[in-house]
Amino acid sequence: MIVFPNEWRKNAEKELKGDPVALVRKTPENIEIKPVYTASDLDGIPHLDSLPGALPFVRGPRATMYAGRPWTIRQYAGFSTAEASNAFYRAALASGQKGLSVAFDLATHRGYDSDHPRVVGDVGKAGVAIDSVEDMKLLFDQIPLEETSVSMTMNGAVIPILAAFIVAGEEQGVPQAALSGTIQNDILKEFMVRNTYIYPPEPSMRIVADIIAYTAQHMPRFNSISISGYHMQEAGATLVQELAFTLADGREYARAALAKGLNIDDFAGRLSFFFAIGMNFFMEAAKLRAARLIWSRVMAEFKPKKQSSLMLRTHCQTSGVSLQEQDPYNNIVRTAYEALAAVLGGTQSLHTNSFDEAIALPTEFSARIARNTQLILQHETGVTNVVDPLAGSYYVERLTDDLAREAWKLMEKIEETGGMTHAIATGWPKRLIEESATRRQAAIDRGDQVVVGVNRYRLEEDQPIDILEIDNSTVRASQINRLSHIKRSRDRNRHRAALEALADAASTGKGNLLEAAIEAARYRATLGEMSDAMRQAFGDHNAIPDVVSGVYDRAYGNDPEFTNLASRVGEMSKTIGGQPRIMIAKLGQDGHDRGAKVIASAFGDIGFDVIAGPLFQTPAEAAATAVRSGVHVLGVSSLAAGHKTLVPQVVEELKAAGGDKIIVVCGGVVPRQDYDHLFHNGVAAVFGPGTNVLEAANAILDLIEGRRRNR
Ligand code: MLC
Ligand code: 5AD
Repeated sequence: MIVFPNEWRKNAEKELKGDPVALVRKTPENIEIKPVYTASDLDGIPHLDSLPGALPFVRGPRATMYAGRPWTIRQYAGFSTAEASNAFYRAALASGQKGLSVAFDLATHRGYDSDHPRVVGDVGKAGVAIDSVEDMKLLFDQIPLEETSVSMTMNGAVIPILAAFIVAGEEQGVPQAALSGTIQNDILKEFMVRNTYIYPPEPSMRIVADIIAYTAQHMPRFNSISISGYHMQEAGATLVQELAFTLADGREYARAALAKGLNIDDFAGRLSFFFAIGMNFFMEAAKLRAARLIWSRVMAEFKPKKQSSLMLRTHCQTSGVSLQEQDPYNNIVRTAYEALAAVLGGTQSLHTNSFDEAIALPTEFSARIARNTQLILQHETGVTNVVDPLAGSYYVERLTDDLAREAWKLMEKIEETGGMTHAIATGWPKRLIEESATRRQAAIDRGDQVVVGVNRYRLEEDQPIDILEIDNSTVRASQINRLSHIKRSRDRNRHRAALEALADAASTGKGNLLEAAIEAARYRATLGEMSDAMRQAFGDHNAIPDVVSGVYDRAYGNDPEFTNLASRVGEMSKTIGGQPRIMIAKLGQDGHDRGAKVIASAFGDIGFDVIAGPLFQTPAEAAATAVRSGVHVLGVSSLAAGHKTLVPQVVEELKAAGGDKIIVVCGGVVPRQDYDHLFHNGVAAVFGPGTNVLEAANAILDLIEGRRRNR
């Protein structure tokens, strides 16, 4: 029941010539947003009198917050070689950036050295290629690791990467105890959304716990984990889902560490978090406040003695999916608003995305604007002067409490399932996220959710912008060169013994994996070798692709555009003797599958027969499945810049496998500059970011009809 103050209601009715209840909006989180909040909305909110730096930390983990020390400007970056990324980091630090954050390429994420045949299209593309300690040393050349905190986004190959980092520090003269930074080390969300896992869940959880145990003992300045909701929101999660699943993951990691015999106060203070900040301004700020509130409650279950064990500290990144290919300078504005929301929410560290985000990795120019967005916030706006300036706002306090309540409800459901590992095994959190993603896509396609420059106020003609282009074959050649040099020059016996010890630690369950890997890294075992040593004992994780159905249909179904399209598909099914069949493929190590999942789900609802290919396919594997399944169309979804290498290969493989009649289309993060290359190589259509799903479906039906006519 929505109750408005009488006097306000009267005035509102006059202005509206109607009932102001019409102005109440329901968010995807199922929270009702009223047009006005008053003092009575604060009734019953328990945290209102709390102070910054004190329990339950709603108002921030520090008493003085940014007035004492501003948040860390920590831009996520990495591309091509260690040398190139090192030069970029040094320039960024000289221009006002405070902390480093390494983006690795997908080959590295998935535990492959650069010379592995499965990663030809991925090396150096979406981040920097790191194969060994030698690369790691180049990456931090002339960057003093005792002064600079370094975040490394690594989850799959987390053991070899952290080991290489520690040894690089050692050889720079910095003992492990002096290293500061964060390792992402958050595998649970990989099984839900980000997909750079290697091993099955159980051994993966051992890896997480081994790292928490090792860093608690030897690296007091290092954050052992960055429990991440970011990728959930990117994959389509609502803010309540993001909160609940992330904090439930955190609870699960704490339990795993306790099960190893650790004391809660020895590690809890070094658990850290990572959230996305999207365009829902006040809700995002409230989300961070709610996250701290809930976490203090979760941690209290473990009865810590230190107050810092109850404190949530977080990094934030502005939202990648909120950015658009169309009219891309708008993205600067979006990012600035999102950054402000993160700061009003009290983040400890922040990455602001570059405006070319929806198209490619940042250029020097776009990266400078992204960094300056934070510098301007810190130095020109005065937002750092006062701690938690939104405190006491009727609306924001209400939202904080509502979000915390809704998230807690979902967390209780997770507990009933037996905790997050069990919940993930049943697949329901992932399914909830995919349903939200599909609903959101339908809302954008219908125009219910406005995206400026995309579904409203679209430019007649958009000028392509300059983008960063990475020549992946050069990077690969130089990595292969360095690998062979390392393999020739290392001490063979010690190298073999150290790798065997790592394999033993994996197979027997005894000892600490990170400790064993550090020794292997010292003797120049490569990332691929260490990953394989553990793989022998742990095996691989293979996810079975599944696709939600009925969600797009339900959100869109009564729209004439949708019904026309569905009947067009129905008609075609009669003439071609069966539903039009499309396979959606992901090639190489690119695990970003939100787009692929949404397309598969929507096309299924429209009436296509959809085959969702598994992740991590080589072009030959994808082509074989397409031919075997007798598809009319193969749609490749590419989000990690591998398309120029991998898509022409898939076309060739189709020909070789007798599938030359199959129409190949490509979707995802594909810059305009690459379209001609793809067309010349046999691609029939490209669907960039911001494509309306129904328009894409119509275009694909045109292609199928065209091909039949030409026969
Ligand atoms: C802070 N400090 C203060 C203070 N504020 N001291 C006095 N007064 C104040 N007001 C102290 C802190 O105690 C700390 O010291 C030091 O200053 C640094 O502050 P911090 O708040 O801990 O900041 P920081 O070092 O930046 O750490 C932030 C963090 C950490 C805890 C969130 O985990 C982090 O940096 N995370 C970054 C994660 C990241 O970049 N991820 C990228 C993901 S990209 P002390 O001694 O107590 O430590 C991605 C995309 C993809 O994932 O590829 O998919
Ligand atoms: N450099 C900079 N930013 C990157 N992102 C991903 N890879 C890189 C990189 N190599 C950012 C994008 C994306 C998010 C996951 O991280 O913003 O949305």
